[in-house]
Amino acid sequence: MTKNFYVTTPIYYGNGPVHVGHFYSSTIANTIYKYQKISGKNARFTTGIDENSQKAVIKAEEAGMPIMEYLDSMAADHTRVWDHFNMDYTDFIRTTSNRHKITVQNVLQKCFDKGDIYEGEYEGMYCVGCESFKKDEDLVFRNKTSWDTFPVSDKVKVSENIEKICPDHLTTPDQIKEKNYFFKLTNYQTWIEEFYKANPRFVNPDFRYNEVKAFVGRGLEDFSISRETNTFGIELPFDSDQVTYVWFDALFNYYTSCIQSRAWDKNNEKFIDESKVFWEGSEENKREILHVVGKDIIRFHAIFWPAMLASYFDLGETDDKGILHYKSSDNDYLPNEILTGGYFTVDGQKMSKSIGNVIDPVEYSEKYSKELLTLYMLSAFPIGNDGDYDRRDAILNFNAKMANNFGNLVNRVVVLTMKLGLENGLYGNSDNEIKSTTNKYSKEYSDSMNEFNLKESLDNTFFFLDVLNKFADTKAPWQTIKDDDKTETIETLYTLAEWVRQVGLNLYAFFPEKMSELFAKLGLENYAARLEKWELEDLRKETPVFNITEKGQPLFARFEVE
Ligand code: ME8
Repeated sequence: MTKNFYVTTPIYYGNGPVHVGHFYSSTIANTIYKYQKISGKNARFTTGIDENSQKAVIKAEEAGMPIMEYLDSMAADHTRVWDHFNMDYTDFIRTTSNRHKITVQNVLQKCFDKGDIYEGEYEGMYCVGCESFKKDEDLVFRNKTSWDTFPVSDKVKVSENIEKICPDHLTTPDQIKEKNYFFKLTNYQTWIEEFYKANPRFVNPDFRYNEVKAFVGRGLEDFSISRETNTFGIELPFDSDQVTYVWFDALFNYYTSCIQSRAWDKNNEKFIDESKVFWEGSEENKREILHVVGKDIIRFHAIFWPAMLASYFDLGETDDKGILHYKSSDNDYLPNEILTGGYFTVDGQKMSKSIGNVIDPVEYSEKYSKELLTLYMLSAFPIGNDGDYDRRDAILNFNAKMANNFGNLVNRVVVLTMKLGLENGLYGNSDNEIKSTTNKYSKEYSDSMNEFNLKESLDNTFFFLDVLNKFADTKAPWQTIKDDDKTETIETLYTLAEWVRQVGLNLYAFFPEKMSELFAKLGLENYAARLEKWELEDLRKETPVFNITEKGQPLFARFEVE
């Protein structure tokens, strides 16, 4: 039976343009989606924007625009970027949409009726940049004269020269005191610890999981889920003076998109309930849900989110002492994995407007190429680690791997095959040696793709291409082609073309447009369409005939280092 697979990106704040940090999470999710889809899963992939935030209200005011007009322009800008990169999302979620409001209000009402949401008063600090409440341990002191920052401690006091700031946004959080509603996260302490124990792969990579577990081990606290002073957002169904604050709203986007899944019927948009396909699993439906996030939002996804879902879906079992315990069928309502990307710097420096090193992904990809950006993002450092986007290295890396190793090899195969002037195309038998090499390569490739280790899949592919280039050098078909008997040349070229075809099949998930060009160069028809119809495995096993008729443009251009 086809397995249902659901991958998501964070929904990005609709308060500014898309930058390459967002692109990073989106390209990871898009590549995983493509691979899962072409290899036969019933896959869906969602992204969107997080609109109900104070930040957006502030930005709209600054721009002198009505809030909804501002948000419409942001949504259009986000989809423009993702469409430029041909991101293959199945749904784009806006949290101001009616379908989302209905979902969130249902969820809030249910959790409230259950007694997991209660009224209280919040007094403390709130960072608008993070859209979260802050404690001293989340903040730093900064000396206003030297700009040095150091941990907050009781020994130092805020003064004319010392300020307390958020380390990520470098702004002083607001001091607030207001009536709020709280979510009883403390009810879920035991449940979540047992859930983690039973699901050792819930957070990837392990070291992030250890941080999450250590945080939970120090004891959970209830958290505020609403704001009294905000006017823009989804009203609490049980108190219309309050709107829910970003996280209760934002996280449920993943569910909204399943329960009111967007579908088209004779050009009319309609919504269908796919929650039993992609969200609620069962014995028969072992669906898989993967959230791709950045490390900045890991606690919300790995702690708050499962607990909110447990509350909404009534998960767990309460013992006679009133403690809630995890049970294995709870997994049917929870995500399988939170794939947590690290943060990267650009040329060794944190990306910032003042330094002027913020990369606009569209502009950058137009100057170089989409493939250069994707290749470097996904292969310079493994998902999970922090890394650096070294702009010089990105170009050198692309030239070496794509233009030289891959592109040149393709060119050689094409040019030499055309010289042979074969009437019925280049064909041969995929003998055992060809098969065993491709099987080994494809198995390693698929294993790492299924573990979402995209860097390993790419590294493995470029290692395989190195081997192919060495094979070409040893066989030297540009020499043997001078012989009267062309048998050996045909065999060598067939072997190379077949291996390159296998590389193309595997790299399709990363570079669909370029690999479609490759298939056309090799005279392979309907490949992209067949891949999109889940036929990766069948295509891998086929014995093709290569009808190479045109030299065409090189597959990849080379770029100058500036
Ligand atoms: O947090 N390196 O939205 P956001 C790597 N709306 N990834 C980066 C990055 C960098 N330098 N900068 C940003 C939000 N990102 C919430 C999410 S989800 C229910 C709600 C990526 O616009 C990374 O994926 O601040 C991070 O998690 C995301 O952008 C934050 O986007």
